[in-house]
Amino acid sequence: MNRRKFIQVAAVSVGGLTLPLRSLPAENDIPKEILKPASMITPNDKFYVLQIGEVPVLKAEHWRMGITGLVEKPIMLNYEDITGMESVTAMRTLKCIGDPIGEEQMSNAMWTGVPLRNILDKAGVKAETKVVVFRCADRYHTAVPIDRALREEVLLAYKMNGEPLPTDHGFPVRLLNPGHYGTKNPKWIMNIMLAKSHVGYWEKEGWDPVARVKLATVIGTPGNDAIIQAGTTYTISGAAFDSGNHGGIERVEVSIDDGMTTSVDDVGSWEATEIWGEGSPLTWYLWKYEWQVPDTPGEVEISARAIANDGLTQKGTGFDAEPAGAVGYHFVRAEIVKG
Ligand SMILES: Nc1nc2c(c(=O)[nH]1)N[C@H]1C(S)=C(S)[C@@H](COP(=O)(O)O)O[C@H]1N2
Ligand SMILES: [Mo]
Repeated sequence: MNRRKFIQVAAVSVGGLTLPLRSLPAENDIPKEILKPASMITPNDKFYVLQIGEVPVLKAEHWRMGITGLVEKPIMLNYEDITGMESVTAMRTLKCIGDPIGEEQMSNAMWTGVPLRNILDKAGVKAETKVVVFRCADRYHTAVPIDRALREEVLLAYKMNGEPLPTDHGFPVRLLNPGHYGTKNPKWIMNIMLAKSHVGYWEKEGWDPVARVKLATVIGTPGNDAIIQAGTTYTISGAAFDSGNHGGIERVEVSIDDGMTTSVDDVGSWEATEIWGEGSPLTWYLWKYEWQVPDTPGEVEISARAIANDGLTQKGTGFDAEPAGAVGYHFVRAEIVKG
């Protein structure tokens, strides 16, 4: 471990707001290049964790999952029934609907599971079915429209990065429902019920029942209030994600405009970044940009936006996460200092 020195930095004034005094690492302790996210795959112990309450600890040997409701014949499956079926291994990114832009409730893993439709086929889906309802061990429940649920890429996953699904991430099985925020990716599934309608846990609280992932870009480095050496080359990095809803990410651009123009769409100068990591439209795209830091000290505002394969350009407005997922540019403020 490096010995870290800290210096006190005087209050910074940003757009009329005075930010409080804070401790910042001394200049020469700041690595010049840190990619964030640093790798395509998020290790299991670094993957974000989110749920409504206590994490239920389930035992595979006691676990049973019923498929009930509008089925030809209700069935009960155990852990071996699932793991014995033909499986698919695929990389998928998960993102929380409540993720304020720039927070880190987004991670990517390699998952193994069984296409949900192969499991539903075992019970037989009745024609009048409109939704698939998932009931979970922590009393969370949510529904997915039947046409979305029957897509081939929807998986009941039981492995994460080659390991049995960790308890935090839904052991023994969780849904991976690409195109949709975390709310539609239930963990610790106990029962799957085919029904005509259902109001899920979060929808009762006013969250969007459709929960399609919106095109968004986060800046991982620099972090807000970073101190950057004047006249150096600094690597700005981050991730963009649309969960396949716009065909994946075509390119990512950054703008360093000293806070003057980035809040206005299509004004300011946008620089192309390099995509250095990608899996499929269903995963995040990792990008970086070698920035020639100006020689003049001062404050800068850095923002990033993505352009999707279907031509959609991310818009700068709409910062609120609620109730249907955040859009808008993530921007960070950094301070250029003379070394
Ligand atoms: N059973 C259950 N599943 C759940 C939730 C929950 O509270 N309970 N939260 C959802 C939300 S809001 C998110 S963002 C993802 C997070 O998945 P992770 O903890 O594996 O990252 O789980 C989803 N699945
Ligand atoms: Mo979430």
